[in-house]
Amino acid sequence: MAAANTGRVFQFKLVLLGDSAVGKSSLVLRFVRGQFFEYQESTIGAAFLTQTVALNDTTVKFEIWDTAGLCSDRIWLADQRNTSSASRRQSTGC
Ligand SMILES: Nc1nc2c(ncn2[C@@H]2O[C@H](COP(=O)(O)OP(=O)(O)OP(=O)(O)O)[C@@H](O)[C@H]2O)c(=O)[nH]1
Ligand SMILES: [Mg+2]
Repeated sequence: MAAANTGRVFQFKLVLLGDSAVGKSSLVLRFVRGQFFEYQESTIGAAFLTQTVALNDTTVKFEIWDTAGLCSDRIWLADQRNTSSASRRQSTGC
């Protein structure tokens, strides 16, 4: 989608969380690239995508983190933030 930068600009950061195979990546790919894959590979760690949408004179920029739903990958992500094992359990649910 082309974005006209004539007026206000809003920027949002989105983080998609959820169990594996619920369709997080498919939702993001449809939104960003207009694509859908019947056999979408499971996300490893996390993917980062951006999309810019023009709404009248307003530009909305999305920065999207599409995270992995598998416990092993959620733990990997938590470890990147150097969390303790207790907070890791709390933040990942694993
Ligand atoms: N029929 C149908 N299939 C879908 C839909 N959304 C996702 N799928 C399928 O469901 C499967 C899992 O989708 P993903 O988008 O990979 O799910 P995910 O939540 O990103 O999974 P992880 O990366 O493992 O966390 C894929 O085979 C998709 O093609 C939908 O709206 N309809
Ligand atoms: Mg995924």
